Amino acid sequence: MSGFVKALLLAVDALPFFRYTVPTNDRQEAGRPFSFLFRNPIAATKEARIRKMRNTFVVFFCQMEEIMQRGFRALCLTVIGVLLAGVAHAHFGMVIPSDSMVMESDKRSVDLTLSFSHPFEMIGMDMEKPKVFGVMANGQKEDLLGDLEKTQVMGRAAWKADYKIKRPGVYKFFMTPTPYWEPAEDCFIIHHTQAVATAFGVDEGWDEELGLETEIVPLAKPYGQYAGNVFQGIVKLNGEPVPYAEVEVEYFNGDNAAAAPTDYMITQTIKADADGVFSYAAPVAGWWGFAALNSADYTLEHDGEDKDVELGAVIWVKFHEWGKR
Ligand SMILES: [Cu+2]
Repeated sequence: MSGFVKALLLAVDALPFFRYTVPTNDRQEAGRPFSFLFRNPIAATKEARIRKMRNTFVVFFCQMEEIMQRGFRALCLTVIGVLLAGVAHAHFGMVIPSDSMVMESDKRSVDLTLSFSHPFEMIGMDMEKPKVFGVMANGQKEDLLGDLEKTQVMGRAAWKADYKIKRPGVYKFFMTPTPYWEPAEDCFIIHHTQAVATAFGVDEGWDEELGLETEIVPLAKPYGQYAGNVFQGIVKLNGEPVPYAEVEVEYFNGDNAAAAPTDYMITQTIKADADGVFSYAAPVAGWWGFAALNSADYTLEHDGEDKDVELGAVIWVKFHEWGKR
């Protein structure tokens, strides 16, 4: 939870103070939009009172929304979303290439965008410069950290790089972010993230292991999939399969056109089998992220205290529409 949201919740707790100190005359004159201050009787229990205050606060923002301009509306909706839903939705390391199948006729470069975001809800987070960013192709790794430039994704700090493809191959891009401190979960998050692009007709090497601390090793090609195809991968941690690993799946809602019928359907959670193998059929075309989550067997220090580390092995796969003449 951000400091901003904490400040808002503090403000919620301060609301009764304002309510009890506003004189009666002023209350009558107040009318809308501040009528919310006087509407609720005092709730019996503290818990109920806080809940009511939260609701009141939401009403306050909705009333403000009518008054204020668009910029404030966006903020307002975000705050309401956070207050109502909690901060439970899934964040994903994201490495999104501009193209996953570079053909002879295409331009010979791939633009990569790196971020740490909530891909379905299109809520961004600031990402520090990654610790590692590279590509593996034709059995060799290349360090691309120096190519990263600052950019914005979903209005937050993110990174981008332009990679020139010089020869045919399957290019596996990978990123290890700087540990992200998540106060809401009282832990650090590290999402080792990869995306694969093939260039100029090569179709081998997509199943090679990168040798990351944790990774999803694809069992189906991580490019050239049709919407509806089943994607399979093995979840590995320190090189070993992880039985029954939990895998969160989310659609990159880039144009914000998709809507989930319920909050349960924003992130789809599946589990790997006893051999660490998971399967998922993407229902629509687009980029889909798979994040296998495990706890690290080490801690990292935050303000002098040892904190747990959530490890994510993330792979992004593009699924395509069925073609027609
Ligand atoms: Cu998050």
